[in-house]
Amino acid sequence: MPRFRDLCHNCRPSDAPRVPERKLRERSVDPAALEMLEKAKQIGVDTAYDRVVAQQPQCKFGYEGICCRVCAMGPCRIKDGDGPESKGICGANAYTIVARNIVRLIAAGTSAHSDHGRHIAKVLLHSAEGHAPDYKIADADKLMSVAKKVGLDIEGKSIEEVTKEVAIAALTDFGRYTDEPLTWINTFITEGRKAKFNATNIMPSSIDGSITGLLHQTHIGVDTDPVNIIFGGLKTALSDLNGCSLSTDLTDILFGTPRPVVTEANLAVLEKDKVNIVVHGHNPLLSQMVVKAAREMEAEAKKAGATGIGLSGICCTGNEVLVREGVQIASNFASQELAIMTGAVDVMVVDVQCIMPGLRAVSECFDTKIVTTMPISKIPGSYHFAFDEEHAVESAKAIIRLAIDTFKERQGKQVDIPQIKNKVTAGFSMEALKEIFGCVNPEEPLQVLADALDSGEIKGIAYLIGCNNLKVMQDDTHLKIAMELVKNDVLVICGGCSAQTFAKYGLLTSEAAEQYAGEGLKKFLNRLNEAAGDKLDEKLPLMFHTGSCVDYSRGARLANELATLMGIDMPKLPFVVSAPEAMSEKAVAIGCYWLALGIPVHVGVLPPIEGSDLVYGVATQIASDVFGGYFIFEVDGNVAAKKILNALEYRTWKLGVHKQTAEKFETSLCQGY
Ligand code: XCC
Ligand code: SF4
Repeated sequence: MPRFRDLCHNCRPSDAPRVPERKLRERSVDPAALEMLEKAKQIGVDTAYDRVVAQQPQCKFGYEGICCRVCAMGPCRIKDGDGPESKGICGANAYTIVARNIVRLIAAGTSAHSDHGRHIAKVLLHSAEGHAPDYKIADADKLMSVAKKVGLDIEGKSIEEVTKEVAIAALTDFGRYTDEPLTWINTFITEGRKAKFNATNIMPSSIDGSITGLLHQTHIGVDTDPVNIIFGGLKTALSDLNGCSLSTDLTDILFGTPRPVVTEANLAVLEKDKVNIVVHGHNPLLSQMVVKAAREMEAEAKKAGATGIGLSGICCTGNEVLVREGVQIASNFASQELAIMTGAVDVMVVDVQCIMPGLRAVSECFDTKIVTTMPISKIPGSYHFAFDEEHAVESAKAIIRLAIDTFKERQGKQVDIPQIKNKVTAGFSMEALKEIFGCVNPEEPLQVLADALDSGEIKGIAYLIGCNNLKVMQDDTHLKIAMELVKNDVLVICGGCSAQTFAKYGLLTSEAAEQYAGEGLKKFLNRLNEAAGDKLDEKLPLMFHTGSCVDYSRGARLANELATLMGIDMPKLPFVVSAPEAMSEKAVAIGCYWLALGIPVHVGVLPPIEGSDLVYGVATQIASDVFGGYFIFEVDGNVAAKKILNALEYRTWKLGVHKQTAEKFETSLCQGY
């Protein structure tokens, strides 16, 4: 079996258009979004769907990553040829410029994720010190297990003491000045990965330090070597994974570790007669309080004439409160403005990341109030309720009162809610999955997965993640890839806006499992369903929703623990990541940490990398020789699904060969890729 079934061996994407139907404004397959787009057209409101058309055609230099703005002699644009036009003013080559631009995206993405993690760690610390009274430890078991994992001595210590030590251990990972490895990733990556990261000198010891180092490395006149720059980028990407892992752990400790919950998704979760509050962004510190306060304030809402308070979410704050509290999903990234177009949203509470500045203009046409909550994320003309950890519930209550008042103003005005929503089962943390697998094998829960992979019952594991990107049709590629994978017996786990896509279309249900899973996958899920019996309120869904984008650390933990159990390193594991509509800087950091972990990563939208064949080749081929992971860039959903299936098949085939060889010649299992 050839290493890549791409017979031209150049790992280039198919020639499917990069921006299909450039002039098409209706860039979605979500019927609820399309209905709202029609309304927007009728009343003359512009949204991202209009702006993406207006931006076409986009700048080719920027698209390929060969526009440099690192210093004020630029912008320098690299042109074909051998003359002075082929370099920047300082003499930088295309490969240096492309590499620098890409890793600067990693630095920004890592900053976003990690800052979020730092905020959670600080609130955890302050809660233990008594300065954040509304925050309590929701999962003491997880607190203790995290404390043990990161090497703390918990003997005879109180919950407060352990909480404080865990928070300090997390905060230490941001600014360590010695060379020890970052604590969090070091607790769960395979021994093989540790050796690899040490050998390639990319094991970070400080999150902030790696970001600073990378920005320095890419300053004008520092690093010119594209490979060295990429290694710096990978080091920072591992810091991203660390920031995300500690964030997931500490958020579980504060608000509870997700277990399966049942709820609904898409715009019909908004109800005309309710006070509708949408939480949006990423950081759940305040939105968790909104959920809590909303439950206490139902009576107030009813007094104002509403039937109650309707809470729903968009993007990853939505995912955070979905997997822990069963809060409904209104929509995902691309259609955030369209939720407001219903006229039914009273308040949209936003925190950080993925909040479109365009929300404000749309909200002006309706009664919707946009409420910003974080000091670094304000929108001119909207309401700002500063997040205050000492009075968090109070702030949340003030926001809900604003929503109730807005509800009163909105009475008698037109509301158009597309009557589309679907049932969702979500909340599959690592702990929840282990409990379910543990019903079959209590001693070694993950053995269930290893056996299913071994017997060929499931053909691999795919992690479908990432954003919406309006260059392509919203949700389309997510759906095409997922449907093809489950049909071919691949176990799909998911998160982020990708999981919200599946939620909207009713794919996170057991009914979908019955309808769309291949025979092997169905058998696997049914065995779990039978073993778990009444421990599950609902039968298992077609795909497992793990949470927000920070929570991709759950998938990383799962993959590493599974590989360790199977006695292999990550590059042998039949596991693939796919981000069909990757959009944010965080997505670049995420893709790169999975690559370093040894996993093939499909991306359905081309990053700015094609301006250098060298960098492109490193990302799609050479990386595989060094780390085992590599990028698959493919825009066409059907072709992408084939490439993903091939990558999985190659891994299961090779693992089988190596295993048989080991048995036959009584040697240890070959660890070569
Ligand atoms: Fe943002 Fe996380 Fe991307 Fe969605 S998926 S568009 S990063 S909200 Ni994480
Ligand atoms: Fe141009 Fe070099 Fe400055 Fe980049 S760093 S803008 S290539 S002169």
